[in-house]
Amino acid sequence: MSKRKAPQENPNEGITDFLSELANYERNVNRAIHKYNAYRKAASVISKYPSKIKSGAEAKKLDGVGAKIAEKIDEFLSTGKLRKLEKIRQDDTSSSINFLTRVSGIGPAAARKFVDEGIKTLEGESAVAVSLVGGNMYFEDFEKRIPRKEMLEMQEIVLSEVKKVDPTYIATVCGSFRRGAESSGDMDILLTHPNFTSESSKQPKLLHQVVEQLENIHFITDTLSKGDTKFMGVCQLPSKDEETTYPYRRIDIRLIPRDQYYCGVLYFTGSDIFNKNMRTHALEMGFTLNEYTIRPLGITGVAGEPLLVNSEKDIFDYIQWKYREPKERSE
Ligand code: DCT
Ligand code: MG
Repeated sequence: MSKRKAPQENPNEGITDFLSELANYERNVNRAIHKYNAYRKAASVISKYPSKIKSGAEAKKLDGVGAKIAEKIDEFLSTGKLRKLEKIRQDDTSSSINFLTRVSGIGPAAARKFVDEGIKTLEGESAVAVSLVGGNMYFEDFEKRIPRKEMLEMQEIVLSEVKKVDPTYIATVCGSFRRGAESSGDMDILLTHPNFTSESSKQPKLLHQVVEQLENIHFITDTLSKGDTKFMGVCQLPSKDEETTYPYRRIDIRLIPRDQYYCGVLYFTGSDIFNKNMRTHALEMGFTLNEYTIRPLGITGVAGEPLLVNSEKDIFDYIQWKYREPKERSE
């Protein structure tokens, strides 16, 4: 999410870029999720505005752009920069935290802990990332987005290897890739198995044997963290010839109980803005929706038992929303 998006037609790229940078700062450094959302929303509505914005007042007419953001737009338009951002960029702690959250896959809280504990003093921020990912030079690669063509090749490898381990697995590549994006920041894979439900006992083996298989064929090259249900690591496509080696890529694999699979697929397909809008609509219809379940809300606001879900469409149906294909889910 915090990674750079592929360039596209946007006459207000300067503005949307600085808003995204402020959003990431609020989320990663201050953990101020409301401010993060406000900046994201403003960036999103401005990115769809067809003409070049000439003043804060013009932008303020758009839904999601308030007085404070309008002021920043004026400052940016007249000076070409933003004092607030300049200050943030100069601050060691915040740039280290931001850097770590972007490239290492660890969350903002853990990143802050690393930085507060002073690991950053080694040799600037890259040293932290280097030490975090085992002394390798992954961090440069993690900054690069993954072209769809490579995502398709990676998908092919993962799905066929999963099938080899056990043909009854179900696996889905989610994230921006599933929404049809031309490039992705990482690969988000959801995995389930008919034997694994929220009622059954833990089955970490179902996750670990898939990871091992992908390690054996040298697709997964490193582990950032490995739990019973979530693997975070590094992968790489095999070289086609001696001249070309592919960059290392971030890969996450999550094992999800079968009965929660489609809520998970929906959630991890995103986008994050779409998810938020869908949850809001669900609430208006009397349901609470998260990455695990959809549950009806009683009159007192207490959530009932999870509803049966066998597809993403089931979830849309419960909340009486017209089904939207993944590529229609940017917001
Ligand atoms: N997600 C969400 N809310 C968040 C973070 C993530 O709903 N705060 C969901 C929606 C997308 C999915 O998780 C995967 O997250 P990312 O990989 O960060 O997003 P992406 O859309 O796949 O974008 P990218 O191409 O940068 O990976
Ligand atoms: Mg992603």
